[in-house]
Amino acid sequence: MTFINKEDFKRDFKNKYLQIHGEEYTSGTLEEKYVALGFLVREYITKQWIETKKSYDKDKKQVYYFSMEFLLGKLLSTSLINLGIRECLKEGLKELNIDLEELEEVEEDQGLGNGGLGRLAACFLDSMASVNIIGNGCGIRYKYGFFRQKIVDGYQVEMPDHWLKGRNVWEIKKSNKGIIVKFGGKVKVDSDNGRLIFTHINYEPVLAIPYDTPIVGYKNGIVNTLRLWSAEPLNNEFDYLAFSRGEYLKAIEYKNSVEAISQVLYPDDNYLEGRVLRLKQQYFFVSAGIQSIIRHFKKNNNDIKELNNKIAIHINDTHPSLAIPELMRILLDEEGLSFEEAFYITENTISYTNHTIMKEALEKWPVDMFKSILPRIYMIIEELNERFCKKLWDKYYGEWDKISRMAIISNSNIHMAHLAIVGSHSVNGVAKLHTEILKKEEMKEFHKFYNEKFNNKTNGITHRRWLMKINPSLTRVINESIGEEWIKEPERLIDFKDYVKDKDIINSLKVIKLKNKIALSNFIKESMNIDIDPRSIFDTQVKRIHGYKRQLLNVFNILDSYNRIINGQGEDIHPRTFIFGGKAAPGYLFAKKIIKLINSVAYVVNNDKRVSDKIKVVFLENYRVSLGEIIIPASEVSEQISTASKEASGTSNMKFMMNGALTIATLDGANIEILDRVGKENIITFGLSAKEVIEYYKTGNYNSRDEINKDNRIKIIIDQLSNPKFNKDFSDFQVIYHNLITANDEFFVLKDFNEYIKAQDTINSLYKDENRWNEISGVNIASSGFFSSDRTINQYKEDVWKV
Ligand code: 26W
Repeated sequence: MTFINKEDFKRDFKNKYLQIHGEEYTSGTLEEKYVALGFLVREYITKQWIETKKSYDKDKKQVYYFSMEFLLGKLLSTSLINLGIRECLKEGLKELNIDLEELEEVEEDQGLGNGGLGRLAACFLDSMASVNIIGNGCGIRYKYGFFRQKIVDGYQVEMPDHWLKGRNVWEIKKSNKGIIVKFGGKVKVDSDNGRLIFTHINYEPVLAIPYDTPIVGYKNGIVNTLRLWSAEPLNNEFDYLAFSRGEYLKAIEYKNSVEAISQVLYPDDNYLEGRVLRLKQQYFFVSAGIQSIIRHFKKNNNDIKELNNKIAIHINDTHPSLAIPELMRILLDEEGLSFEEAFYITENTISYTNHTIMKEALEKWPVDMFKSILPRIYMIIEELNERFCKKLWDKYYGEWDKISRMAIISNSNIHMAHLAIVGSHSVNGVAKLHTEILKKEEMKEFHKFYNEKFNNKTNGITHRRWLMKINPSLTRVINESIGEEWIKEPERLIDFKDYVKDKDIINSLKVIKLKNKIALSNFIKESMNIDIDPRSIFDTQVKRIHGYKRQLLNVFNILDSYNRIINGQGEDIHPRTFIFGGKAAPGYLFAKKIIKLINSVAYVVNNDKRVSDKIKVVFLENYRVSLGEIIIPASEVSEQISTASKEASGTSNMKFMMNGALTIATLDGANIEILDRVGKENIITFGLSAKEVIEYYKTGNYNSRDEINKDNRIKIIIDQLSNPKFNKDFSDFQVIYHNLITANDEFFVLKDFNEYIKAQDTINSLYKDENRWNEISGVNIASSGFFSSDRTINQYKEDVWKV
């Protein structure tokens, strides 16, 4: 069914190379070959892209996924897989003496996201295209993505991620589709026959230029669009006048302030720094996106009141929540609708996902700052707030405190989550537990008021990247046993469960894992010059470094193992390699110290002959999508050990499971649903429940000192934090010490320590029976189909977007 054969491809490739580089391909560098191949593949894609656009049924609803982050990683190999031509091209290139995998390596990661939320958006794009939804992404084309992390002397150092320095073969700049976004200025109010007319004057115009990237569906001919906006100065009289009046500096200032908007991704995860520039970024892409949707809509429709039947706009957390007042603004000021009409359409067009209950992450903007940057948008939010408060007043007459807790504007701040709930018809959490916590705790008053808006959509990951691409050998074994139907219907992976007791399958799983472990060992040897034993247990925690994710608990287990081995009590400890990766927000001191601590422990452990045949610790720098793709298929233990209630879902847990790792987990986020699917014999859980954690926060009944006094192992480890062997600079880990003791261990590391160690011991004993271990591994793989983002997207499609 494919549209290209090997011979045609070879001809196309040679021509493309010649056309771009003006030379024969034989003399070129890998980069040059990659660029030629990339442009050629994009050309193949473009044919289907145009077809997809032509085939858009005017009556069919379209989805727009608005997100501040899209963490795509590399696109070449997944696009080839989805086009169904990877094998053909691989062979063709081989005949030209080119290794496709080497070219795939050359591509820069597109790292326009921080972590889970951004990667989820990328998986969703892949799934929307693959399940035949016309679903487009809308975001910002940051010139600099998430910073590159270097580890120097054990510390994290941030470097700019200049991902566009080479050529981005995927994007197409659409210069003729620019849109003006207005900042600052004043709103002039006139009355026309009793109707108020709002005119935005003296504003600073910013030109938003779209760059489109094709998103290829899996073997279905569909190509959707990710549209990212770049901010440019508008070269109109404004600018020209500034020059001609000799106001040279003003003109340059204008240019700089505009370009700053899409300059850099904020490296914050679960922590809001209320910067003006971030607010500008949010309005910038939301306004450009909504304006372009309306422009497009009006080409095919003449009744704006049909908007919510033809368009669904989804907002990925509150970061794009200004979509609500921006859509209102257009409907009111440009389309002339009444407030009621505009609100009805807006509420029924927009849906919202919440991704975190961390208080520090809840977005709020000071009214004064907001008003001066977005004066008209502020007026609309004020009106929304007033009307909403009136409704509250009707229902909760006299309950002032409740009303002010729920208001959109209170204490001189605009609360974006409240705006998002009021202005959308659907509010969802990202795993069962998370949604329950939203309904019963965090958003309980809103849930009472708007019961029908709340729903759950458990996250997912695309199995095309996170299994087929990164683990081709495992994919082959699955295909050989259950056929290929599971690729289009991932929940059918469960059929693989019938095979997990089969000796040959168990053996294949062993062989594949070992092969992947050897590949990772080689990578570690090359990049860090550390020797690790591929026969040891590969135990991995890769994710953002954050207090609540408790990398510290993992380190405490390592130190405890170290102490046991040194005291001659380590016979039961199976050789293990502890692998870490992840970035800390540049301003998050505690998280940075955790990185330093991991590296200090690694240094001590890896250089101590007494333990060297038992444990190794590796911190891999610059964790990113493409590094995850090497680490995950090689891992056997997946560390999902967040303080219960804090991790909304987690998605790396799903990736590890799909590649056959065993999960050691707290009962948090999607871990609970993994447990539901694999059964308690096939996952190892421990620790406080979410209920217990929440109860402790309410009662204040926890005292971390009690835990230290109760348990000598903890005492010893805490002393080691200030031991010069681990800590050349005495003050280095004071922040950690302070967090555990003075700040009363807010993430219950010490409370869960004992159970965690026991859980780790269970792993040691389980691993002794290789067959049993691999059978469990097989059950995990077979049960992972539910966590395909195809399932998640189909649920959004049915329940939320109604496509
Ligand atoms: C305003 C600063 C800021 C930046 C990013 C606040 C919050 C965020 C994100 C919502 C953080 C995030 O990525 N959350 C993660 O979302 C994933 C996808 O739903 C979940 O799997 C993770 O559990 C959640 O931490």
